[in-house]
Amino acid sequence: MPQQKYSVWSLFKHGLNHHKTWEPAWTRASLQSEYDVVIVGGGGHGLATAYYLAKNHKVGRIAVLEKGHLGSGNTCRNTTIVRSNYLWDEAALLYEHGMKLWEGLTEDLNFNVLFSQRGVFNLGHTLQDMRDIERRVAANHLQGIDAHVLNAAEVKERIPQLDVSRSRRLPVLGASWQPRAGIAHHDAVARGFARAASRLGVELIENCEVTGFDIEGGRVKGLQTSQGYVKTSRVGCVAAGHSSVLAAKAGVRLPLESHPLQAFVSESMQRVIDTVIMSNAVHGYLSQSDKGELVIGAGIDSYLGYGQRGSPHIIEHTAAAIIELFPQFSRVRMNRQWGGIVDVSPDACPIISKTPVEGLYFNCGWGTGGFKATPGSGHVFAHTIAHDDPHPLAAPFSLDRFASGHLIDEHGAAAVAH
Ligand code: FAD
Ligand code: PYC
Repeated sequence: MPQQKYSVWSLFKHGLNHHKTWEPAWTRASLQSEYDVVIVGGGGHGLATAYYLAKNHKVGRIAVLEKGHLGSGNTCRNTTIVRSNYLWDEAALLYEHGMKLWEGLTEDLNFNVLFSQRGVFNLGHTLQDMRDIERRVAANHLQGIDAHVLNAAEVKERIPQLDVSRSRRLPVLGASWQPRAGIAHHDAVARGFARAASRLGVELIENCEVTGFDIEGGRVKGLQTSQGYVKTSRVGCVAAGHSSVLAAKAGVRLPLESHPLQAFVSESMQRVIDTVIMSNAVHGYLSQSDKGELVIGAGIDSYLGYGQRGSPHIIEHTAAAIIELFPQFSRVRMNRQWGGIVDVSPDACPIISKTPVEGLYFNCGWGTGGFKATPGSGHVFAHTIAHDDPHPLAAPFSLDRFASGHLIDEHGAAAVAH
């Protein structure tokens, strides 16, 4: 596509005509009767999958079917932390693959995803936390992933606002620190992938819910949707929060539990925090957005549910956790709260897999931590669909592991209380 150049005058003119002549970022397609590949779910992972399918694999016509609007699920509800400091080789390699793609994503998509490598601290509050941190950092070094163990004084030097006094209920003993980690802008990620995929010919169809699968002789033949029937022989499902509901329509049972996960933002204020701080033990984490809001997240709501709200006691508990770390924030007012639905697997790792139904693939179970994987997940899932064979980095994350017992337990590195 030729790059459009806007002069100050043309920006002024466009402003006055109420955006009427602005070129839409992506084409809103209408459902056709047949596609070579259909991606179900227009969140970041679904859009990234479609983008990499179109960019790297010649698979013919591709459509993304989204029941609401693009990015309206967890993609635009999350707190945008990106890091790759996982414990086990399989997971660390997968998330680090994503991290490398993040590092070139703005250029690749020609869309600023506001990726900011401001570092992430995972605090340790007990001797066992610190032993786990040392083990994880050592494992990260073996994979060439940047990671450091810091003691309390070193943490305080980098985050002066943090209360590290020993008199706290859960004193900070130290932290792991990944300097290349950080945050990105969730809306920009969804829009950037949508625009880039659309420009490669992917058809993006909103308000189109997949309601059933047409399966004959163990093979996918098509999909029933709220906008009619679609013929296709390959379907990639990326429907975080609703994956098990969708899989059940194809007769596939996924080992997932769906929980609400909540987040909050405060009123805007001057920059006081220039990094990301997470604490699994006190059940809270925070960063500061470019608008100056504190972006605060909680541990998961312990009950199962599909309400994108969450329960009030979690709000109180998380506020207490943040004040434990930063007593001065007790005076900050909260502006908004919301929830998303996360689908958690037994080992807190994703499922990127073929299924017993030929031509049907699932990418799900990212639980509380899939935003960071958006480009990496799309990249390896596109390969898996295109080759009908798992990408080498995705192979350990197949459904079979729940039968074979080859689990990859990342509950600790998930860093959000489960
Ligand atoms: P989604 O964006 O949820 O996309 C799935 C899409 O599928 C939805 O748009 C949905 O409408 C659609 N869909 C569902 N069923 C159907 C159907 N039948 N037909 C058509 N479409 C359908 N991860 C991190 O790495 N870092 C974080 O800081 C972080 N913070 C989080 C904070 C909160 C509050 C929450 C809720 C999650 C957080 N996560 C975080 C997790 C992260 O948001 C998710 O793992 C990730 O966004 C999943 O992306 P996705 O594209 O798979 O899902
Ligand atoms: O996986 O880093 C993470 C995360 C942070 C907040 C929610 N998930």
